[in-house]
Amino acid sequence: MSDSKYTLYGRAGSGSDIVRMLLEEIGAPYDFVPVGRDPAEIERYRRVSPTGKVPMLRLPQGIAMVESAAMCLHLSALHPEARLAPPAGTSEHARFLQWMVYLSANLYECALRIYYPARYSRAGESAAAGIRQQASEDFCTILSLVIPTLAPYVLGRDISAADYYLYVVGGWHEDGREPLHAKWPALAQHTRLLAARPSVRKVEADQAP
Ligand SMILES: N[C@@H](CCC(=O)N[C@@H](CS)C(=O)NCC(=O)O)C(=O)O
Repeated sequence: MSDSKYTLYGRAGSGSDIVRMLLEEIGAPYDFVPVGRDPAEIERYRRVSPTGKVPMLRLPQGIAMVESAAMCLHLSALHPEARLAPPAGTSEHARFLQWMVYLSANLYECALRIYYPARYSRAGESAAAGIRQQASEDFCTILSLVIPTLAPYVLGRDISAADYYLYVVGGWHEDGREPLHAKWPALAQHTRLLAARPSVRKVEADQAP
C-alpha cells in the first residue's frame, strides 16, 4: 500500500460510492479496490475487513475504518478546504452531524432491510416479502423528514457531505428514483444538482457497466 494514498474497498452501487465521490471532490489520491459478491472473494475480504461489508477505507497512515458516515465525517474534517462540512462547533455543524447520522442510522439501515430482508427474521426467506414491503414504506417515511430541509441542499445554500450521502442512499428505493421525484420535486432538483457535479459524474462514468 502506498503511504500517501487512501485505499477504498467497495462495490459500484454501494455505500462506497459516497466515499468515492467525496475523495473525488477533495481531489485526494486513492486506489479503489473492487470487492465482488462471490462468496470466496468475500471470505478473502473478511481477512482484511472482518465485517465483510463495504465500504472500508484505509487511511494514508495505514489505519482502516468501516462505517460510511464515519468516513465522510473524517474526510470532511481532514480536508476543510473542500468545504464538505460547516466549521466544527457551529450550529450549522450540529445540523450537519444530525443529518449525517440520521441518513446513516435510518435511511441506509432501511435500505439494507429492503435488499437483505431474510436476515431480519429467524423465519428467513419465508418472512422476506413482508419485511421488504415494510422497509419500502419506512424508506419513504424516513426520507420525507429530510425533504423540508432541502433548499436546495440539506443545509441550505451550501453543499456538504450530507448531500452526497442523500444522493446515493436516496436512490436505493426498490422502485427507483422516479416515484420519489414525482412526489417530491425538491428531491428531484437535489438529484439533478448532485448528478451534474464533476465528482459524481466521474464516479458514475467509471462504474458504468
Ligand atoms: N453501516 C455500514 C453498512 C455497510 C453495508 O451494509 N454495506 C453493504 C453494501 S451497501 C454490504 O456490504 N452488504 C453486503 C452484505 O451485507 O453482505 C456503512 O454505513 O458502511
